[in-house]
Amino acid sequence: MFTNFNEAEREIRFPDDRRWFMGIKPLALVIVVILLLLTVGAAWCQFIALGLPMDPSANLPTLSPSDPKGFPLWLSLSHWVNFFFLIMIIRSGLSILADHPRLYWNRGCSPNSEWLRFTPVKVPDDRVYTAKEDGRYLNPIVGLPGYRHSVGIARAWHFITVPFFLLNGVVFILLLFFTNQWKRLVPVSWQILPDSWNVFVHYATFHMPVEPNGFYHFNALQQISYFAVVFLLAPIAMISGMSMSPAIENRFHWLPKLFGNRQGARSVHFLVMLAYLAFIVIHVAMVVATGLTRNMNHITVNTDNPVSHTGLYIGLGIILFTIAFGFLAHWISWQRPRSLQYTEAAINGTLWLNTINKFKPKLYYKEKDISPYFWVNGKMPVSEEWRKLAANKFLDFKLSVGGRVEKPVELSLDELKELGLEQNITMHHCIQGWSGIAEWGGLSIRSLIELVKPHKSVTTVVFYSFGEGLYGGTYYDTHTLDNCLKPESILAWEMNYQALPEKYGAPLRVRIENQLGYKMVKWIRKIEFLDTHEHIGKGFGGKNEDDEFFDLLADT
Ligand SMILES: Nc1nc2c(c(=O)[nH]1)N[C@H]1C(S)=C(S)[C@@H](COP(=O)(O)O)O[C@H]1N2
Ligand SMILES: [Mo]
Repeated sequence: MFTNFNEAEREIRFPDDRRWFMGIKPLALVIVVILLLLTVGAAWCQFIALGLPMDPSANLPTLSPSDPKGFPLWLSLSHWVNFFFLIMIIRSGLSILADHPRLYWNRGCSPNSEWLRFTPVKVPDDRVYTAKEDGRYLNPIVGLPGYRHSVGIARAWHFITVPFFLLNGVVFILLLFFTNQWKRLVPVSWQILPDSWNVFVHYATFHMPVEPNGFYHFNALQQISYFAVVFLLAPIAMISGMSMSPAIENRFHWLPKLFGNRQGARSVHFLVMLAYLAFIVIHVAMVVATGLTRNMNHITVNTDNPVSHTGLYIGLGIILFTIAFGFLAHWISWQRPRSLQYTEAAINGTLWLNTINKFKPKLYYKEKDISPYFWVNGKMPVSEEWRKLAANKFLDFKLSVGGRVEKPVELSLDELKELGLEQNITMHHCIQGWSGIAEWGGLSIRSLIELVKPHKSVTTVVFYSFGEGLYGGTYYDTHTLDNCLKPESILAWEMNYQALPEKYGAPLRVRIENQLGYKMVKWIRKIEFLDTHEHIGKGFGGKNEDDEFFDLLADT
């Protein structure tokens, strides 16, 4: 529905193999079981041995005049705005996850080292198997926008909605503390811990505790859960999310380190999503179980009316609106993806350019950090020209460098090697979610720039590949002249101190750190200096920007 895939796109987006699978490492499963035993199991032991504990809600203190009563309009608004954006964020997040359906704690992402995977496919070791192939199909009812390899559009949704979600959260927290509503959420005594446990023992052993009227009081467990969702889950989601950005990795290395590394951050980001989901399910179930009509009046119309259906209808209306918006979002995703790409660039590109981009990137990794495995991506070149060159070990290869320069050149690999060698050990960040650390050796692009002398008006450097894009047509990408001049920017013919292997981009590939993987053009044929990228390809600065709606500014 609403999609208009052509034959080539259908094959990628809507593949024959749409199986879903969940594989979890035994150790992870053991941890889950231990957590269950420590909570539900312990509650049952206590119940059987000692009986039900005292219910802390049985004798709640009387309300003082300074205690909050009911829910002001700003609170119900932010509650529902939060709901709307959370749904959008979770759905787009799932679509992003499906493009590399494996979760790790190690930064090298070796196959079989994932603690959780959502694919039945075992990574074959007898042929080139790319990360693109590894992406899974996701039903568009679940994911936004769903289908397969829709990470560009999914990221646009994710990054367009996240700022609004955070803004809503900040306004909510500010108003919480400017009014007396904070008293509902913020515990002021450690007594909340034993009290919550006692309430939990009730639920876990299927005994409903005394239900305080939520208009005036929450029970201890309810209070601590709401507190944790606002003051723990949201910040962890934000910090773990930011930790996945190459721009952050290169400048604030300590941030991903909080989670071990970038993949730890990705795993935690996923676990936070699970926690949100669990919260939503339990929260909604409790709202229904403890008097749906009355509870809905509380949170939507700020009355404690047990019979009027107004609140219920408004709540249902908001849920229907969210579902309807899901359909609209699906339509926008496939009919107006360009508008999403632009909106995302306008919001986050601007934000990023004015903040993080001002800091200098740094190199952090040492030889011992080099990943034992490095995922492969992209379509191997099939052209006769490249195959002939490869057969003769690229001895006949000539890199052509031209465009708006004073001195266009054609250089063989040996001639390039005479110009210098720059070696860096860096982390590669693929937009799909995997990462890997490798050593890259080659010519600093700055030296090449000094050699060919681009005209003053040049702002863009285009790297053309021998290879093709996913749907055919020359693979290319562009970099700003500014980024090419950075010290870590090189044209690499060496990977991990060996000649660059064919599958990793021989004869030459570009390395411009603090950018995402798709900007690292492999199998380079030609370099061109231009005043603008607007007249190359479809004009968006790269094959993936053109065809996959990838970020217009790639260092997020
Ligand atoms: N020519 C060409 N270069 C390409 C690609 C491609 O499809 N074609 N894919 C890019 C992507 S998405 C990534 S993540 C990296 C992968 O590099 P690797 O295979 O060395 O891991 O190459 C980039 N360079
Ligand atoms: Mo990638």
